[in-house]
Amino acid sequence: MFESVTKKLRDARKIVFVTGAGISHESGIPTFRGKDGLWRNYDAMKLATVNAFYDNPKLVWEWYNERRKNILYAEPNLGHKAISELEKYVKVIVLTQNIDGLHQRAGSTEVLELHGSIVKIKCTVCDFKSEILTEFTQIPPLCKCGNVLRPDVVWFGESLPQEIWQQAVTHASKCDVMIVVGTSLAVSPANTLPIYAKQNNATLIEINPEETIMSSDMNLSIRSPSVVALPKFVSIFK
Ligand code: BV8
Ligand code: ZN
Repeated sequence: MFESVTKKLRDARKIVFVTGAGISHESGIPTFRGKDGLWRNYDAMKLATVNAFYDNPKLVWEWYNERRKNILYAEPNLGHKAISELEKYVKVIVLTQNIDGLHQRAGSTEVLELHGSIVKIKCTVCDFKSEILTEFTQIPPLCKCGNVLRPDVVWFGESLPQEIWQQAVTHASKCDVMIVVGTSLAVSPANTLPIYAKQNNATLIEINPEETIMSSDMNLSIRSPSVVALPKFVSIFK
């Protein structure tokens, strides 16, 4: 399966992973596709918006509370662990769309959270920012300035944190191999990262049981779950 890319992997100075909800699927965290993408019959893509929050902050907070509870009880899986183990053999950067923090919990040391983190919060008015690892007693929670607190995630229609985005584009533009795992690449600008890598003649590999909009641009497409495919990458280096 890997013959065509084994040499590229072994010779790589830097491997960049672009990951999405699919890599956390086997940790029990729903993706955004199909029935997974529904919460109380609300479309996740609609709830993750500024308008939804200001229309009904209590509802949006209930959604994030439930997801945070689910995420805090979840464990990194063999896919997350394989990516962190690869750091023993080569420079690894993880550019993730996931807000679950499972890459870091698996031991990955260089993770850029493009869409924020579910354990981070910020004030809707002042510059208060913090981390929250327990249940909120009152929702929506209020800041000491009296205004409503919100999850420190990027909602649709909001720009990504520029500092993080610039770093992500730089890593993508300078990698030898990019491995795109568990993402439909339906959301921009994260879905442009493989294009930056391709422009740098990087070897592009995708791990996804299903086709994605960039499958035809890939040097190798592995149609299996990430928990099955990723540990095999480690064995290439052993
Ligand atoms: C922005 C955080 C500037 C919150 C998220 C019209 C056309 C094109 C673009 C737009 C448009 N209108 C607006 C836009 C821009 C918009 C966008 O891309 N919309 C899409 C829906 C069309 N983007 C934005 O708004 C971004 N900001 O562009 O700012 C701007 C400003 C104003 C106006 C215009 C532009 C902000 C985007 C970030 C939104 N926040 N998350 C939260 O999580 O609550 S996005 C969220 O959804 C995730 O973070 C992730 O990015 C995305 C879900 O995608 P995936 O992770 O790929 O998951 P998905 O379920 O789709 O797929 C899972 C895949 O895994 C599948 O392929 C499946 O086959 C595979 N899989 C399943 N199991 C496994 C597996 N693979 C391997 N192993 C398995 N076991
Ligand atoms: Zn405040």
